[in-house]
Amino acid sequence: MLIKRSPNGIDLPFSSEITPRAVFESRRDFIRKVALGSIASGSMLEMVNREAFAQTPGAQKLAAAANPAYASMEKKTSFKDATTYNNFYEFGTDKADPAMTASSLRPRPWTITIDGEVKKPMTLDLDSLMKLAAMEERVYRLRCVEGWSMVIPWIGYSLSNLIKKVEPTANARYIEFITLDDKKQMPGLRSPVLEWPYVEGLRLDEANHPLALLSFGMYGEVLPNQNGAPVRMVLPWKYGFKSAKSIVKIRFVKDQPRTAWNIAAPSEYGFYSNVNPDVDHPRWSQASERRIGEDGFLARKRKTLMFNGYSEVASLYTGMDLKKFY
Ligand SMILES: Nc1nc2c(c(=O)[nH]1)N[C@H]1C(S)=C(S)[C@@H](COP(=O)(O)O)O[C@H]1N2
Ligand SMILES: [Mo]
Repeated sequence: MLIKRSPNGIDLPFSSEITPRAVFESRRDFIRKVALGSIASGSMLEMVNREAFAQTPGAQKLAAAANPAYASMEKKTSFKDATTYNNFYEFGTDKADPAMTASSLRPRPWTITIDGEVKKPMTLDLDSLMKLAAMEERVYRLRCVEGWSMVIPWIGYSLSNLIKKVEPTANARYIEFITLDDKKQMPGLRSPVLEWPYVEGLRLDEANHPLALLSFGMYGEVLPNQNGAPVRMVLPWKYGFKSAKSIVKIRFVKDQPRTAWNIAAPSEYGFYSNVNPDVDHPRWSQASERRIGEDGFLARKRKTLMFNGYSEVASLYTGMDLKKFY
């Protein structure tokens, strides 16, 4: 595979010519031929696996220095669990669906538009966006509102780097994140389970907090499609659904934006959605969580911490009643 080294040390295999769909199809074709015996060899299956790994978009390396401020002592979730137990409703509502169906997503070429209340609106291709700031690896806990959590080494940079570049106007008080909306690439869009495209939002000061990560990779590789390739947010102090995947548009706005889950169930999912063990979901307690990979009969439930343990964000919410602004 052709590898090009970019100035900031990111290895960029040129996958734009090889769409994941084409790769998937040629691989499937190859596997079928092996199964039919038209290609015969004892070690053939092993070869298929290695070839599959080498050509999967998720197998493209992405170099980044580990940021010691976010090097967790906790055991990391396995790559396998993090890539086969996903919420990405554009690819189905079952946890196993995205890993099986997201091969139809084409993460390159990709452009992202940043507009609205900014002095310098821009449309960037993925490479330009990736070069905007130095990539870091940060180990973050992510907790889903459903009551499970993972510990994942994400790669990216603080969203604040991008915010600075576009120069928000005095009217910009919120940021809206908009996911790709393409039925050809996303089979789940045919189901009305959410209003499409998936939208999320943050207050500008939340978005500027250094913890708010614009992420391009995980586990030393570019993001697998099912984890939101090629670019997503990771907000470790908020429930997982705030971390929008496969973003095509970032819009700066004056008024609090609508959000996909709030539209779907306003009494269950508010705008802020901070991890908060003291505010129950109307249908279940949020006081504890299950760490993925620790299932089984002896697995203990962990206590959920306020802001998922990221207490440095607390000052963003002083004076706010977090039961009211859930
Ligand atoms: N576009 C989009 N982004 C999304 C979702 C989604 O369905 N669509 N699901 C969210 C939810 S509920 C969670 S818990 C996280 C899961 O991220 P992961 O699969 O990488 O662990 O993605 C969030 N981002
Ligand atoms: Mo979630």
